[in-house]
Formats: sequence, C-alpha cells, structure tokens
Amino acid sequence: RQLGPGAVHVPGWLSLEQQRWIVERFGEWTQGPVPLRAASLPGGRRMSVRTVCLGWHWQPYRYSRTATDVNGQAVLDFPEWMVRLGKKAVAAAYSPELGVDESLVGLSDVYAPDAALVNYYDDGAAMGMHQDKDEHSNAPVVSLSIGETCIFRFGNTQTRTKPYTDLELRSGDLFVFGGPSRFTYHGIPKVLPGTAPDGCGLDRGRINITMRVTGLS
Ligand code: MD5
Ligand code: FE
Repeated sequence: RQLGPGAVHVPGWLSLEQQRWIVERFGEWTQGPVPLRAASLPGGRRMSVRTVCLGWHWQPYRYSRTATDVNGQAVLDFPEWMVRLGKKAVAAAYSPELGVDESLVGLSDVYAPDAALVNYYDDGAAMGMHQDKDEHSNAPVVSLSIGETCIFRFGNTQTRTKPYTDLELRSGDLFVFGGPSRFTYHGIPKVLPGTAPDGCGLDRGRINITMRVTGLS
C-alpha cells in the first residue's frame, strides 16, 4: 500500500455511510457562494474536471480567498470536521504498522489543512500529469475518492513521463502524499463509467477531495 516513500494508499477507508454523508455536503458546497467550475489554464484551455473549493480558492498557480475567476465571491470556510478527518487520515496512512518512515509517524497531530479542492469528474473527464506545487508548504496532501473508480497514474518527481505506476482508486479510498513523494507527478487518465458502488451516494461520476496546507494567511 506504500507506492513510494510517504505515498500511502488505504483502500476502503471511508464507510458507505461516511461517503453518503460527504456526498450530501458536496451538494451543499456546489450550491454555495461559488459554483462548480472548470478552471482555465494559462494557455486558455479549460480543464475537464470541475472544482469547488473550501477555505482557499484555487486557480492554476495560485490561491486566493475570493473566486476572482468565477464570480468574485468568497469561498466557504474550511470545515472543522474536515480538519479532524484530515488528521485521522494522516494517522491511518502513516502508522508504524504500515512500515512508513519514522519521520512521518506522528505528523497527524500537527497536520492542519486549510484548503480543500473538491473535484468532480463526469464520464470522460481526466487530469493530465502535473505536480501540486501551488502550496507554500510541503505538508502532506490527503485525497479521498467517492463514486466511480478511476485510473490514477503515480509517476516520479523528475518528469511527467515514465516511469509511472497505474492503479485504480475506488469509492472510499484514502491516499496520503507526503514526505519525499509530496511533489510526485501524477494524473487521472480516466474514470470508469458505471463503477460507483451501490450505497456510496453518487450514481454517476467521481468526487475527489484533496486537503492541503496552503502555507498562506
Ligand atoms: C484527483 N487530484 O483524484 C487527484 C487526487 C489535484 C489532483 O491531482 O491536483 O486536484 S490528489 C493526487 C495527488 C496530490 C498531491 C500529490 C500527489 C498526488 N503526488 O505526489 O502524487 O482528483
Ligand atoms: Fe494534483
């Protein structure tokens, strides 16, 4: 379950009940001040993934408190329950039983995410290979998946090409990316239509929540 140093996959970490509850919150977030939007890249192309943000609004290459590229509104606060869930996620992934490096064990107590990017993939959506380096912090990123299964491509820190490992992320899976793996190139080549499990709360598409520490104030 450790794909690289500090990159830990915990399949089935969320219960179906937790997944359904989060899908309900997702419905509220998308009806909040800033709607789901497909971000525009500097070249002018639009991403196929749509995102709603909590705490800080993300646009390619920067974070802000207001969605200046959408409607100028301030984003919703980062919820306290999600801070607690993030700490639990880091504790679950970085446990000595899983064989992670000593230096990562105990990180969960100080882990305090302040931004979440909530991505929605409909059938056909994908995300190209990239690094997450808009944060001014090297704290871990916590990733939670709900709904349809996707192919996740975990690459290397040097190039956006091979070598990489492809694996499936399923509804309820946790992934934590920290330590030496924090700046690994990664992407989502595809989502597998019709694979959402009964009872996860989502019929179509895939939700991914990433919790981050922006390092901003
Ligand atoms: C997703 N989201 O499934 C993925 C999960 C994004 C994004 O990539 O930027 O919104 S998070 C995967 C991730 C995050 C940080 C570091 C690494 C992977 N990594 O080092 O491989 O929508
Ligand atoms: Fe990413």
